[in-house]
Amino acid sequence: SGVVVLAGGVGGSKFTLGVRAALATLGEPEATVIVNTGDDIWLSGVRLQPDVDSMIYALAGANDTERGWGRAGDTERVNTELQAWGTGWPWFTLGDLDLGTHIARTGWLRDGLSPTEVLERLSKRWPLGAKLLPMTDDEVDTHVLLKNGERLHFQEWWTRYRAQLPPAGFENPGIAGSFAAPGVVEAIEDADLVLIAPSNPVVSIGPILAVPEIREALRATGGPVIGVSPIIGGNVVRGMADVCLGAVGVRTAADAVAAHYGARLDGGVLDTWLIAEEDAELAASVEALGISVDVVPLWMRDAETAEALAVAAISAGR
Ligand code: GDP
Ligand code: FO1
Ligand code: CA
Repeated sequence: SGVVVLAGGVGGSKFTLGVRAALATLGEPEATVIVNTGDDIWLSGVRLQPDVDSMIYALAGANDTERGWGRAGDTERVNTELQAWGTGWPWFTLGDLDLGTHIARTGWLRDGLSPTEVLERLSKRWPLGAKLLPMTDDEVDTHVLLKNGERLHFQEWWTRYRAQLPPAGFENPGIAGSFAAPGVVEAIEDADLVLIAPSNPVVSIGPILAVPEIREALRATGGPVIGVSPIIGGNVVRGMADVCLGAVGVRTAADAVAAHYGARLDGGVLDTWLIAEEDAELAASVEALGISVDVVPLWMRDAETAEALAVAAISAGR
């Protein structure tokens, strides 16, 4: 029973805030959120988990909403020191408060805790109102393969080059042999509803679906799988999903992303796809894939619109 959400960072956490509010209104148990760990990276001796931390900070109300990552009101004193020592990346900022999270995480990892156990500890500080699980305990950091044959960590491609270096594809080394984190398969198989957040289909949802046990669990679950389009009117709301989609041969369009995920009755993962009113004319092409469609407002402008979107997604599955 219960609701499971698959999510990345910013789009994923905005949607999860809506789901948390919707379930509270309905008087239902809190959701289990399976978070992308493809963005993770070792830097200056600490383990960063950008999507996991975006989720924790957003659910705690401690996130920097303007910048889209890190803690609200953070400072950069330690970062300045790290730069002076010549460690880390000159274009990459580790906030002082954020570094507290990374040091705590890294310490627990060095004590022998698994990423799942570390996330359980990190989830205790604030009342998050959701159960967070990493997609896997294995390290499967996302790499970008460039058209010139070079390979970069996703974080360098995005934060240093702002997605300007043409990508030929994305890879998560080791992911085909990785395992779902403890509790993930059970949560999906027992779910009465699985929601795919409007996150980046390639570098946020892509890695989650590439963990073989997760894909199998999604194919096997008795609950419906409902996806929400991150593309509205042929555009991304923010970020570089358009560049990522182009690299894997998918148009930046709500129907193309649905086709990329595929229908469950046709080897894919979707039963239902939520598209924006702006994209209503694409409904027929999605339905032709064997995926049912709901046309709803997809803009999460504030807490109310995010909750309304979550209510629409939950209702689509019930
Ligand atoms: P990241 O990990 O921080 O890049 O965030 P996610 O992968 O979770 O989400 C990024 C995606 O969220 C982008 O492709 C955006 O188009 C999408 N997104 C952001 N805000 C909204 C919104 O209000 N509505 C919808 N439908 N999608 C959104
Ligand atoms: N994004 C940036 O554009 N510049 C940064 O210096 C930066 C630092 C950073 C530190 C910790 C963290 O968790 C995220 C950080 N991000 C930064 C965001 C991150 O690179 C990406 O936006 C996400 O990984 C995409 O999901
Ligand atoms: Ca991400």
